[in-house]
Amino acid sequence: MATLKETLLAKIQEHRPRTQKLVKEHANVKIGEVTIGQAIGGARGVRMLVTDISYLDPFEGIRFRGKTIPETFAALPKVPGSDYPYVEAFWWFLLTGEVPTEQQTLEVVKDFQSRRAVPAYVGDMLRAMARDTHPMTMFSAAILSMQREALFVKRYNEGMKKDEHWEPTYEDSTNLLAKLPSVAAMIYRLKYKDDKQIPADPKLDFGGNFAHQMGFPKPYDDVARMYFILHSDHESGNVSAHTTHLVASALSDVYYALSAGINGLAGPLHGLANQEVLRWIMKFQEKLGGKESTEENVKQALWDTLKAGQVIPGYGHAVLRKTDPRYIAQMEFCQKNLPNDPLFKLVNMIYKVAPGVLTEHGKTKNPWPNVDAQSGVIQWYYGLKEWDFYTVLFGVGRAIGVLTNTTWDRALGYAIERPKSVTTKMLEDVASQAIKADDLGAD
Ligand code: AMX
Repeated sequence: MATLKETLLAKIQEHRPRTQKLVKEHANVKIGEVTIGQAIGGARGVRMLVTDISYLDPFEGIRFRGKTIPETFAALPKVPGSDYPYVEAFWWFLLTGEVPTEQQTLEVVKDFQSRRAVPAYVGDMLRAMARDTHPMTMFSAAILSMQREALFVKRYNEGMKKDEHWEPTYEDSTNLLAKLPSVAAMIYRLKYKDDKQIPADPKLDFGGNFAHQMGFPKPYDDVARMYFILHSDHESGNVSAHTTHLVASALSDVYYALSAGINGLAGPLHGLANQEVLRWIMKFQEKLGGKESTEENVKQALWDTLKAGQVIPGYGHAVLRKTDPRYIAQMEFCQKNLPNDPLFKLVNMIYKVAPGVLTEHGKTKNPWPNVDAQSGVIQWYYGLKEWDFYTVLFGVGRAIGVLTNTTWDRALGYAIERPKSVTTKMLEDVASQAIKADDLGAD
């Protein structure tokens, strides 16, 4: 039976000629053009990244390796007695595009268990940080502090050949990913539970051990599995994925690259929106002062936020133009597991009202909820009420996607990223037709 690494190598060898042929024979074929609006407006819609790990359709939402979210959940081997698959099976699936057998999955579970131990210096460093440091800062610093473990650096310094770059990247990625749930749980218990740490359970899988080290009983293990898989990958252009890819393109190892990606995830327009949603809801309830929430007062609160010049957290998206299927997957989880939870009911009420308010407001291109509008409610219900921590959960999940991408970037020899910039004067000259875009000169 082939191991994950052997299966991955076979896939890489099968794929390489496709990329090489495109570069050699079709490098000048155009796949789009760039407007002034896109150059100033965050490169929205510019086709300039390649990934086969996931694809985001504006109306259908994400597909992982060609599978929708429900198809992914249905296809992968599940932890006995659980509703959701092993994260380890999903790691195999994202890396290779193939659904692993039960036995192959259990081998990855064992492999992850053997790589799970977090070096003691990570705890020392975290304890030396100010206790009110944001958990995302701690998470990013913890990842960066382990950079000394990078095998890629060692092999690079020994003169490794370019077509071998994927191999230590795969090893580094697995080593790092296997540690992340324990690192996250360590930060949580350090900050919010008087540093009363719970040792890892060597028998448990990725999601199960995370729940155990956090100190939350079943079904939180399934919440963790669902959450990590849902947040793993969303194409390559989002801030956390693109940052990781960009930093790694300089052949910085995955510790440097993921730490940088996590810093991008910490922004309120990206991953931090999940904590902002809870903060918004709590402020709203405080204002109500015990009165019942109604569609009318929710509507009023949404308008108050917009009139104050703020965004409605958890709504809108740079690519999506309908309700995020990651939102729907979590909504279905809530309908099954916490249908009468007052916070869930309130989130549903916001879902009923907010798209209309945002449409009337007339700015956003997408008035529908994204992944972050629903996720905090589930965490709150199961006792994780420190919403500052929510983006760390997103970060553990996002690592699965970006580390897969980085391994494949190395396998296919993607180049160091270096788009061209122009000056404002150049744009003005092209706009006034004083010069043609073609006259802007060579890259
Ligand atoms: N509330 C109020 N205004 C919004 C809005 C929202 N939820 N979403 C977009 N807008 C506004 C934008 O701020 C922008 O206003 P401007 O012209 O004054 O600058 C205008 O609508 C057009 O924006 P857009 O093209 O629809 O979106 P975008 O691609 O520029 O930005 C996003 C996308 C996600 C940053 C934006 O929708 C937003 O700020 N949403 C709230 C924060 C959030 O939920 N982020 C999480 C996204 C998912 C994730 O990465 N985790």
